[in-house]
Amino acid sequence: MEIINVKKICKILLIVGLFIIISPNVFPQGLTYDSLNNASSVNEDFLVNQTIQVWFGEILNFSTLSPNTTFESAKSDALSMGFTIGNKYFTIISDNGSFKPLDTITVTLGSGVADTRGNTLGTPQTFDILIGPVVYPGDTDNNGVVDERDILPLGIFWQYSGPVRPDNPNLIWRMQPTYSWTALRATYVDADGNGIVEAHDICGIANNFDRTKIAFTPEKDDILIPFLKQGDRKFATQIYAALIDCSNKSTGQQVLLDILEPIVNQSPATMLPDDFTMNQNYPNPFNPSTTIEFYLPKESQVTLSVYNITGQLVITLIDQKMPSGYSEVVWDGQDNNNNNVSSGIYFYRLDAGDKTFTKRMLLLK
Ligand SMILES: [Ca+2]
Ligand SMILES: [Ca+2]
Repeated sequence: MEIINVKKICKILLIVGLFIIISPNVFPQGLTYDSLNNASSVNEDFLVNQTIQVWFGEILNFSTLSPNTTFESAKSDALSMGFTIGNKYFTIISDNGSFKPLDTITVTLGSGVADTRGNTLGTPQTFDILIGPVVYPGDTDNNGVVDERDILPLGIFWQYSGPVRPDNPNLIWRMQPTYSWTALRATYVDADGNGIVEAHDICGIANNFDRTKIAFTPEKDDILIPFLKQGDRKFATQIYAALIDCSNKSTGQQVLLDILEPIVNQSPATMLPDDFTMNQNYPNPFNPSTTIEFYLPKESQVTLSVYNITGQLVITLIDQKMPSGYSEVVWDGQDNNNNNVSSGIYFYRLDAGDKTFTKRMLLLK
């Protein structure tokens, strides 16, 4: 009796074993799309000269790939597919050698994409791949020419930060692929590619003065307010000092020095506003802190407070008599109870003398 049971059990085990071995073909498990470039997370966008790999869970049957896969470029780039037999991925290639800056590539993987064992994708998948911008150092407004107008974005995006340019940050005049900053326009302003907009970026303008390129994405100049009108004379002074120190003594350097010299040499009195003034905070958006600057023509009682979007008081930064002239205060993103506040829009309000000013700022964590 016992012998029969053992035989029976062996038989059952054999059948189960065989079933497990053949089951993927009888009941396909389904092929899975895995990731881009076999990474758990990738940067938000790809560089124009980067290789894009589309990874799956199994080795692909490449004959099923092209009939079932489509790419679409928002900028009409000519795209192809590349693969090597035995791999779990295929690559997306631009026929032009590099992708178009700021392109969006929509990939559709059809249900018929299969692995070498015949398992198919089952559910079709569609996703977008974003391509980053390219920077020509010094053309900070990205309009295709380097000239004195490229100084102004330095003041506007002063102290903005973003990804360091991956391809050896430098000032050489050539297409330099990079990742988009949160504020896209600030990407172009970081002329030296070190991840922050600061005075040294003037050297990119000086080095490449008068150079031209085809403008990939012409930008409007609607926000190029001369930064001196914003009371930011100190930017001009810092930029001027950095310009003198630029290692490459180019003709552009002299042109820019001539432009900035009268501004930095003006006596402070002629630069001062006539009336109470409150400037836009900088940087903005900001994380973790930002500076608010205001001007009082005479000694005044001042209240400067931050409110959230529902109008609730977050913190009072100043509530006292302040001397005439420029004053600035740094808000570190904390409320009156020293708690860090969350990302979002905040308002700062200045009551000085009989004047009230309110401006908006954005905390981005
Ligand atoms: Ca320009
Ligand atoms: Ca920089």
